[in-house]
Amino acid sequence: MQKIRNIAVIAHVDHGKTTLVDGLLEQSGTFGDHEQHDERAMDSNDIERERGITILSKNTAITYKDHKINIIDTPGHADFGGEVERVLKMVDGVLVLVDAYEGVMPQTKFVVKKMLALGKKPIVVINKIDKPSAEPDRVVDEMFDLFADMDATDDQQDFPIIYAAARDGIAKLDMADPDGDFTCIFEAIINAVPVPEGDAANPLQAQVFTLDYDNYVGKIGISRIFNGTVSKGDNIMLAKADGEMVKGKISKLIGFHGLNRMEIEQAEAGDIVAFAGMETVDVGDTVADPVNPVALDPMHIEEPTLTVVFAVNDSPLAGQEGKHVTSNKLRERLEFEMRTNVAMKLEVVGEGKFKVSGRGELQITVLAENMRREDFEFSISRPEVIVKEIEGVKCEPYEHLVIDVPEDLSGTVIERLGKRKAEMKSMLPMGSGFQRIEFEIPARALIGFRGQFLTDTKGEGVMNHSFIEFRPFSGGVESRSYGALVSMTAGSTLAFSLFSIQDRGVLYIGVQTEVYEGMIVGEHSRSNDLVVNPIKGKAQSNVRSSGADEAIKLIPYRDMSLERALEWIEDDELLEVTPKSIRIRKKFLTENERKRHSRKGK
Ligand SMILES: Nc1nc2c(ncn2[C@@H]2O[C@H](COP(=O)(O)OP(=O)(O)OP(=O)(O)O)[C@@H](O)[C@H]2O)c(=O)[nH]1
Ligand SMILES: [Mg+2]
Repeated sequence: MQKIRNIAVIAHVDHGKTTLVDGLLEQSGTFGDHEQHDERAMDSNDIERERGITILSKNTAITYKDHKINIIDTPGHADFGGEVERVLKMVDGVLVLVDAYEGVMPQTKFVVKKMLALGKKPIVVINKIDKPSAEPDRVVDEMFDLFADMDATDDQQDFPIIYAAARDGIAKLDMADPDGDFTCIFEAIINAVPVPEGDAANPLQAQVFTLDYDNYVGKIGISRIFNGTVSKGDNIMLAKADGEMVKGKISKLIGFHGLNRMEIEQAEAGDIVAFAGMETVDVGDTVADPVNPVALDPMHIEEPTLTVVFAVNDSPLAGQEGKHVTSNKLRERLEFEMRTNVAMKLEVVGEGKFKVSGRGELQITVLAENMRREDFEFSISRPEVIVKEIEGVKCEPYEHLVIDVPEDLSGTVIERLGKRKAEMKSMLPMGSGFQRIEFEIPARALIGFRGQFLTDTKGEGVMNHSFIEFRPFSGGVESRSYGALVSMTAGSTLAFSLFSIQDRGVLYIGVQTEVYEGMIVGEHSRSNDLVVNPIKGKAQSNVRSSGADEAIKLIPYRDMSLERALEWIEDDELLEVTPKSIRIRKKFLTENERKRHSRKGK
């Protein structure tokens, strides 16, 4: 039997997980001599590469000495935190990374809590010790405190510590030691991570933790084999979460090595492999022995906390920039997403309207961004948190928020958060004039807060948050304090009119941009909406003043990214998303309609 170790790499966003996995691939000699690979090789999809973050957890395998080490790289961003718990069930040990300066952050707490609860064995890696601001000793203390707070067992508290600069391929067991390579990490994995339980001679039991889709072979279930042996062509029984048993056959068995996947003939207990051939496979299903099928414990899937409505684009400019614009196309695409993305849910809520639920704005933005690249056009509504009843009490999601702000600005931020029902939990000086302040806050109050926070801290503040739990509903919270600048007419914008409008707030569009009545062209500096005419030219006079229009000085407009715009809009507004543009609009395009509906609302 092969010697196997299974580990997951977990941490707060950006603490260096994917970079560390690069190093493990590299230093184990898994990358062939001539194999070309990019930095952060595991972040393989376009949006991951552009944004420099991991969105989907991915697995790989390396060989060290005579061991096969299966490694699952997980996303650190809170919106994708739902992945982590599933992944943790598939491994026997974890590398918990923590930035040697930033220390314990919200998602560090989130993942450590899950890991401890599942009884996993941790190895703590204090990463980025090369940073001039690094304070590894402080961070080690923070980790001990965190483990103690979260009721780690004695065995879990007794974790090995490795100090690393993952980017430079450096690691060591003591800060006083000279820099070494990753040997100490490999050795820690071999020695501290438990050997997988289970027996290759038992009836087959494998659990699917991730789905993938391939145009040729269809749905692929990436699974950990807990018992038994499986070969290509085997008949199996798929034990579904609801107890149903579906007969199936393994048409392909896929193994992992480095960045490659290859067809294999056989795999056995302890390993992580992928199966093709079962169209009905879902996350959490057990691939079991056909004669004696025994399902494994079902998998807890994190429930969504946020919803938005995707709808057919009905703006006056609809259908001009995208190829896929119909309700059917939109529905097909969203349904396709749900096939592999278990963290999201879909519900049809009306003609051409689809409610998509997920864990956060970034998760929804990533889906929307992928769709624009595939030539879709659609609208999205303001994100709403999911409110649910727990034992007769109306509850909403709460988040743990940590901000780092310059000391002199902390007052402003605290006041702002107070109005948003945030409860301050602690405040600590961080050195270099910064303060770290922790809050618990309704998720609802965080929608739209980031933009305000960046303005208040002049772009210097850093904020991080992650889901805690559902708690009783906190009542009304303050939302956007500024109104919108709304176009009263359709046409192409002119510098002359934008010049006068820019005094009234911040513009979101530039000259020669197509607008329509009801489209939002900027943010008003006051709380009410203001209807403006952005296409008015200079009145014609008999005297020709050539070039006068070009001489007008416009302040550069604020380019609204999908995320920023999504955070900004209110209930009566929509985002119009096309492959080329992101437009912000009023739901009701004419002023009359808006007045009529706001009266109805009251
Ligand atoms: N100074 C320094 N920077 C590092 C080190 N390791 C990683 N980084 C940088 O930190 C950033 C984030 O690294 P990633 O490996 O993408 O972090 P991650 O934990 O995988 O991030 P997510 O997957 O998005 O949660 C990158 O810019 C890395 O180059 C290190 O040892 N020292
Ligand atoms: Mg990563």
